[in-house]
Amino acid sequence: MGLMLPHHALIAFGGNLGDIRQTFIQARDALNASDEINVLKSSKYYQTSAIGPAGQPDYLNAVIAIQTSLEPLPLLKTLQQIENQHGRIRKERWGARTLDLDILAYGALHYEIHMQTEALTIPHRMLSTRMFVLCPLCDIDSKWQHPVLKSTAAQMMNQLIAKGEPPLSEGEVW
Ligand code: A4P
Ligand code: MG
Repeated sequence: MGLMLPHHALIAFGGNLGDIRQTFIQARDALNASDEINVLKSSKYYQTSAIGPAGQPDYLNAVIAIQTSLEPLPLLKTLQQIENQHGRIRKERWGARTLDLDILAYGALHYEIHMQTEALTIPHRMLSTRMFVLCPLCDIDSKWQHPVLKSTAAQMMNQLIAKGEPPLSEGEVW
């Protein structure tokens, strides 16, 4: 199995419309059902205040670790198909959505790839500044080191806390 799925990736889940927990579970099942993807681990999910346009409902956020045969761009296409199956309509940037699936990090064993193209920036460009990403990421691998910034997930999260960002409330298993 490992030889057929040589890459590893961290995928961020976000959503703030509908039955989000149920959507997360269905999306994770859909990923795992693919021959090209094996879900290895899930963070807890966290309820988080929306960043972006005011007046949005709270989000749920989580991170999963996968093993995959897909290169980054085909992986993004697969994630977008699953978003579309869950009624995601792209309107305003940062607007409310049923399901957002982003590639946080990607590589062989340690998610060590750095790439920047029009379609994809890996690691995700906002990863180091968002508590709603770093906190679930720490559930998965707090020692993961950002290949460009060289800080670990735990160090980046502690930097945000040191700047006065409130930690998230306790997460739930899904
Ligand atoms: N793209 C580039 N790099 C990546 C990557 N690593 N993973 C491109 C996924 N996509 C990547 O994304 C727009 C384009 O980004 C894609 O076509 C892809 O080629 P999108 O998902 O279509 O649009 P978006 O999500 O509205 O924009 P964006 O910039 O991805 O927004 P974010 O950064 O995902 O922010 N508040 C809370 N509490 N929790 C949240 O999860 N999420 C957002 C959305 C705002 N506020 C939030 C949350
Ligand atoms: Mg997105």
